[in-house]
Amino acid sequence: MNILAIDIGGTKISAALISRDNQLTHHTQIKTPASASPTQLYEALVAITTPLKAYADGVAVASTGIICDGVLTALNPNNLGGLKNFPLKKTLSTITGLPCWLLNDAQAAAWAEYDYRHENISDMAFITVSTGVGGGLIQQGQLQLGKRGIAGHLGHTIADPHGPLCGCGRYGCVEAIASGRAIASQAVNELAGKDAKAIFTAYHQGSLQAKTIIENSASTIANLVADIKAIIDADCVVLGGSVGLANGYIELVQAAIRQQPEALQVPILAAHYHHNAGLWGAVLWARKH
Ligand code: ADP
Ligand code: BMX
Ligand code: ZN
Repeated sequence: MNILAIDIGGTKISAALISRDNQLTHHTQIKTPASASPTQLYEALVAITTPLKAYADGVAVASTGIICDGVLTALNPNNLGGLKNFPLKKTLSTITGLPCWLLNDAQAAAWAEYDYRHENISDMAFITVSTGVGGGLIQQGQLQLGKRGIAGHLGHTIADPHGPLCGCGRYGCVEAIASGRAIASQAVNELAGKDAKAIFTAYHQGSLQAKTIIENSASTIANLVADIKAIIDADCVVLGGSVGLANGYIELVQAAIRQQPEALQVPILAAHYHHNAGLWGAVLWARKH
């Protein structure tokens, strides 16, 4: 089966064809509409699927947000224009005329990264540090979805109860401190208004302010990793997303976890599938089902 894979994130929507012999081709990317109203998301999905759908036998989707019974609802409405009960599966089936399989983006990436390592491990977590902070858990070789699709939403565990208000309504979520959006929101003075990518550039140029913000993000993720070890006794934790994969970031998280009690330390690895972990995970999941 040739599958049209789509990854819907808070910043970008990417798509590619993945052939039955695992060749990824025709990779394309568009910006996620600024206010992803149902109409704008519909138009973006038409734009990205139209050139590719004729070559595919099915569609596999990894999407930010809670995915339950093919319906998408944002947990953090700031990340996806407050989409609620968006019929993603039905919409894509109608646009493409093809069968569709859906997963949350980080759950999908967790599945791909587990599939790559499954001979050596049985329990792991994937964390994407991107627009938000997403997560996916594998326990005893099983991807955890939860009855309502929420399992693994690690970005909305609390890092600091006195921390900033998260778009989900809680105070001090990991996402509100460590995500790309959170990194940008903490910038002041010479860095005010810059995005996380620009703040990383400033960090590599020696900006002390950028260093403080990025180290705070990395140590927040390291605390989350130690919490995951305590909860599921993970064999490893895999990092992805454009912040997670940014030059120097994983080393900061690894340095911070070495400050934790030994029993709560765990190997922290960069995603084997890099930025395409969501695309691959969606396809591998679709083939399995
Ligand atoms: P999505 O959330 O749509 O899946 P990404 O994984 O690309 O997309 O995450 C977007 C976030 O990553 C933004 O906050 C952006 O500023 C940041 N970002 C993008 N490229 C880089 C980079 N090279 N280094 C650090 N941060 C980056
Ligand atoms: C948010 C949440 C998660 C998602 C994570 C990473 C929404 C719209 N999304 O915590 O479902 O997995 O962001 O998403 O509530 P990304 O856009 O950063 O890749
Ligand atoms: Zn939250």
